[in-house]
Amino acid sequence: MKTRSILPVLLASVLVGCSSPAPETTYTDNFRHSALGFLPDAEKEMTINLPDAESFRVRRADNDKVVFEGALSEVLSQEDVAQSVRIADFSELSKTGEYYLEVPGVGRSRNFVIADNVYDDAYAHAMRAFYLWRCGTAIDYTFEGKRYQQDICHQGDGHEDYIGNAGQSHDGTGGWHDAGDYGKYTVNAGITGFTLLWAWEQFAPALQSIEIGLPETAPGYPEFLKEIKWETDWLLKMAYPDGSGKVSHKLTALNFSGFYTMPEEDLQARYYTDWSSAAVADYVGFLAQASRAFAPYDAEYAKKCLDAAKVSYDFLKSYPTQKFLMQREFTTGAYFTIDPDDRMWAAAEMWESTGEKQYLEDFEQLAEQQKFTVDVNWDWDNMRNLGMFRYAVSQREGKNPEIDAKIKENIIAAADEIVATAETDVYARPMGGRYYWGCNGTVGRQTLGLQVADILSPDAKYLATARDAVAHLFGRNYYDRSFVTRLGFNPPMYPHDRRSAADDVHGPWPGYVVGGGHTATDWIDNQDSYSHNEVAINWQAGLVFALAYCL
Ligand code: 9MR
Ligand code: 9MR
Ligand code: ZN
Repeated sequence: MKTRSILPVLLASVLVGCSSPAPETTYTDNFRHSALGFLPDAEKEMTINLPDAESFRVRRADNDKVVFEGALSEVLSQEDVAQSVRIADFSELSKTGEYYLEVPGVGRSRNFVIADNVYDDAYAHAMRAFYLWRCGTAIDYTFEGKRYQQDICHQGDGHEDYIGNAGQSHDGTGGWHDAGDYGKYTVNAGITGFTLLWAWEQFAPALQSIEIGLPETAPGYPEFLKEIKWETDWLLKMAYPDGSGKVSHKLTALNFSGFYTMPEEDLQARYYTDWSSAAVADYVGFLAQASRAFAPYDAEYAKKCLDAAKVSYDFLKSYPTQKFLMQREFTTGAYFTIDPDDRMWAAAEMWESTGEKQYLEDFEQLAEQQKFTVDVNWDWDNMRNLGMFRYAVSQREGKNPEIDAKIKENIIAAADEIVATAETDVYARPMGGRYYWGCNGTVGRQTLGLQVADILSPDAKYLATARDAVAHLFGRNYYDRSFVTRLGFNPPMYPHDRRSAADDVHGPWPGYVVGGGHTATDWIDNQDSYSHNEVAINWQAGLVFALAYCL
């Protein structure tokens, strides 16, 4: 049987081969991973006679000594990728060192490392990517000899014309640019903040032990929270200046700037848009959650966040119907979304932050309307899981035990489905055959659902599947390529990212996960294809969380 194959997926060690000019560093773990990144003589287009390749070896990189030999799995076929794949499982090899894998008659992989700290660097880069996204400040960062720079940008943020005050403006500087564009969107800030802060809540000691290398913008705060505060400082400015509690849905120019534009060259007028009920709810959720994280370091600022959240929560209660953004003349991102799930999340965070019964009652009522559903697959337009997760892990008293049990059961069932999906996919992709705009972000984000299940019903399979998700993003996939810029084997070179396109550095800004394919095989590393190859804060937060869980 002649089968076109990409080289065997390995169920054991390798994750990422790093980019030049660094030595061939490879992130790996001792768990269950792929060793892709075969050298050019074994490109994925090559046709190999699979039945002839029955075994594999792992050799030490320094002296070529064979340290492990094993049999390849049987041939596994998968329709969506139209491939047959064999798996080389060397999970048993756990000795620290640098290795490569060899399949007789096929070729050898790049070198990879087995060590305890293989995720550390990737985590730091993924988190630093938020810093590099900062709006309203100059950036100067050197990565592997390349200098990434921007000047202070968007100092005119923003005008109030669309919130009823023609000709007026107020300070809306700061925050992160949303993606490959320079807009700032409240709804997307919400899910991003939640995901990052959940990582902090769960893994603060591990995160604190890894330096990101940020400037001093929030004295007394741990680095991770300095970065979050950069965003909440901006988010607070999205509230209407009239004190009503309304929150602008976004702050952007009327149209996206030209593609070859550095942030500081984007001089279009930018406006606060009118409010939406989802944006108000997401503002509440993020600020209420952040207030708890900030409290030990800065009680005054924590109170400011919670007070702002309360004002907007009260406003939401007074406005129980859906209010959508009106795009009017704007053609920038819409982030249109219905609000019951956002309101539910806001109630959960308010309850957790205050312990007040009204919020608990609101949550339980809204959760019931959602039928206590927990989703395996979720993105910025579905905040249901955020509320369910918060409630499930809360130590506060007063929960309805039946609701609590139901939600926990659904969380575990959803996580088990993710595990099962990864197990049946030849690349152990935890989303199996689901593909859409930004799905790589979901591959990362899903690990949060696994981690919550791991709290409720501890089982090594959840972390193992999270490692599968990370492995997938760093190269164990159909393309045999990393999806994270400047990291891993053969990473994307042409993300839809204005900075990367407009600066004169060869190689994109580092550490960013790109959106991914809309089918199993249609991803392209092309900067024009924003639907396949953009970068975005909500996707990036999923990657940060996944790596934090794996640390
Ligand atoms: O760069 C924009 C990207 O951030 C959005 O996701 C995408 C879809 O809304 O739009 C991109 O901007 C394009 C615009 O919609 C049409 N003209 C070309 C722009 C890309 O340069
Ligand atoms: O991530 C968003 C994706 O789910 C939508 O399908 C897409 C089209 O509405 O928009 C994506 O969000 C983009 C936003 O509108 C503008 N900034 C870039 C975002 C990522 O492409
Ligand atoms: Zn900016």
